[in-house]
Amino acid sequence: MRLTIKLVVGCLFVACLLGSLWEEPVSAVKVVERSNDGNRPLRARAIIRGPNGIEGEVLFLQAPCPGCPTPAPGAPAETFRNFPEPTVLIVARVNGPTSALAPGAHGVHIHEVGLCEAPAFTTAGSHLDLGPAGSNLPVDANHPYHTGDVPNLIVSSRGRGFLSHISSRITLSPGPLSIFDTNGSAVIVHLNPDSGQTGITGASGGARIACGVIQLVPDDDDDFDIGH
Ligand SMILES: [Cu+2]
Repeated sequence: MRLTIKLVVGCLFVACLLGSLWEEPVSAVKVVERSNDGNRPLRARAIIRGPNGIEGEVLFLQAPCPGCPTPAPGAPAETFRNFPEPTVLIVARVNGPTSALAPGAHGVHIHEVGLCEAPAFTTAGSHLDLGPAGSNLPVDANHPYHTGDVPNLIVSSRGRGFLSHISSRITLSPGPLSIFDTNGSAVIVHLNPDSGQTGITGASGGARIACGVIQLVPDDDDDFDIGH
């Protein structure tokens, strides 16, 4: 009887040990995902859809920034002076049939309204360009200096598009540069490349071929994979 108990206890001990070893990588990942000092990284995602089989996602990860301002929108500008700027990593993976998403460069921007109505996606409005000196009408006049301007999506010969960029023009946290303003924001993928030129009609990419509303990702969402 005692031998049986010892065996059971011993097996439980070994099982717990193995279990804890097995669990270690999982908890280690969570420690990395959750930031230090209680400043948890803010994450956001736009699920991209287009009417001709274009699909993907754009992920946003705001670097932890202890001391960065988080006052409510509309707070006086003085509130934000002399603080370090948060930065946001933006990673886009958007794929599609090459008949719809041609290999090469495609303009991508954060647009000013979080509303994507196919097929034209005009409901997303112009390029996000937050005040007080915002200027997005006409859009070409202040391009490529809008708050929501980012580099092109580069699509491979197999229709697989990728974009990686770090922006200090936006925040996911509340404030005057937040993409989560009263009407939200969306990501638009364009038919043509964004040439980065100022004052030229259509230079930022022409027709809109896909769209995704940007939404904050809950802290317990483990499907957020920004890759490397
Ligand atoms: Cu655009």
